[in-house]
Amino acid sequence: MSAAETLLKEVLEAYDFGYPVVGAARFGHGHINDTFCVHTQPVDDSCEAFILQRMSSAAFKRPDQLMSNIIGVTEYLGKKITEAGGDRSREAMEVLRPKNGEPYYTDSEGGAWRVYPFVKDIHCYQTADTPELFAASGRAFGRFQKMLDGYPAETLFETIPHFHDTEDRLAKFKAALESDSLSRAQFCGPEIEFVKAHEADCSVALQALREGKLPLRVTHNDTKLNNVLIDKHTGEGICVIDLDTVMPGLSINDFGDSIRFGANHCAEDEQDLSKVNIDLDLFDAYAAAFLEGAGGTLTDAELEYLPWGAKLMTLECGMRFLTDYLSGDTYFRIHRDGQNLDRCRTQFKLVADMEAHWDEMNAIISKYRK
Ligand code: ADP
Ligand code: GN1
Ligand code: MG
Repeated sequence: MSAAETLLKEVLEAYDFGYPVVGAARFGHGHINDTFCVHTQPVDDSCEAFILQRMSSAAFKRPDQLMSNIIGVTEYLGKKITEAGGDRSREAMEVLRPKNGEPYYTDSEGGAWRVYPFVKDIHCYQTADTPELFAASGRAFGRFQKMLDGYPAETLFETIPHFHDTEDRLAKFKAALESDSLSRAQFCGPEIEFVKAHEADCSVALQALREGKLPLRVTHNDTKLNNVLIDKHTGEGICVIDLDTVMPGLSINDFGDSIRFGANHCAEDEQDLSKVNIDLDLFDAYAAAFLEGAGGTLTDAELEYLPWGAKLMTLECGMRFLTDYLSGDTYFRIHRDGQNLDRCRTQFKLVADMEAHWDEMNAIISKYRK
């Protein structure tokens, strides 16, 4: 048995899955955590599944605080869903504790692991092929924000400090460029220039927050299409997952990160940049659905800044990929050399395309302002 298999065995033995475990394999497309799907065999030979994750130690320094947030939020959502007559087991995540009763398991090497029941009869998509699918995810993220409107924000830990602090992301990029520890800056001259030309943009949302124009809310902060589970039968977005970054934040960032990832027809690491363009029909469909889900909780100023949310989340994510490329790919998992630079390039191409369609994006949002 390899060292990795021995470790996985140790972790599986730390949990009571109800029935014998018959397999555990790598799962999903996340860039951060190590995700496995665990299968068990109940007596009737059906199959039960669980999601097992080793939380990224590069991203999360305090798994105890991270799990405190997740347990607080999932229990709060579970109660709200039950009160509204929903199915708690499908519409909210639920943490399965290890046999020792702790919220998560710490392995013999210090790694932190958690388990959730696998939500059945769902699809999880990497691209939004239809406006209906994208709208379903938007309604789910809008509802998620609305449901957390009354959540006690002061009880949440900041799991990643300065997560969507775009000014801080810019400073971190500059530091990585300054040290250029792997001499990679020579391969990304145009991307470095792109950041320099957009420095002032990095302050737009933060300035609006400082001026009191935009309110701080409890937000998800990682609203990729693959972080919502879609019901196989109804096509509705039923469960928002990946709650690692639920923290006080800006609603425009939740809107914007979905647009960044989903309002186009390419992979995040597409190398043919001619394929990388903002799809305004998808943008419109998502905006309508997100606002419907949020049910009137957003202020007019938040509506006004939605296009900025899209542009800034895309610019920021591009800077984060570029910073990680310059620093040796220590944060975002890569499967091939240069992948983080390719990811950066798609983000900057999308920013440029949003700038080319800026008036149309604003006109679409104007339709939804009172
Ligand atoms: P990461 O932070 O690495 O993105 P996620 O928590 O998003 O990790 O999980 C990775 C993938 O695992 C998801 O995109 C989804 O496909 C699947 N997944 C996670 N939790 C569940 C769940 N409770 N039920 C079904 N699938 C899940
Ligand atoms: C990461 O965890 P995942 O793969 O859903 C990252 C997001 C980025 C995204 C880019 C905790 O999301 O912030 O926008 O990759 N999550 C974290 O695809 O850093
Ligand atoms: Mg995810």
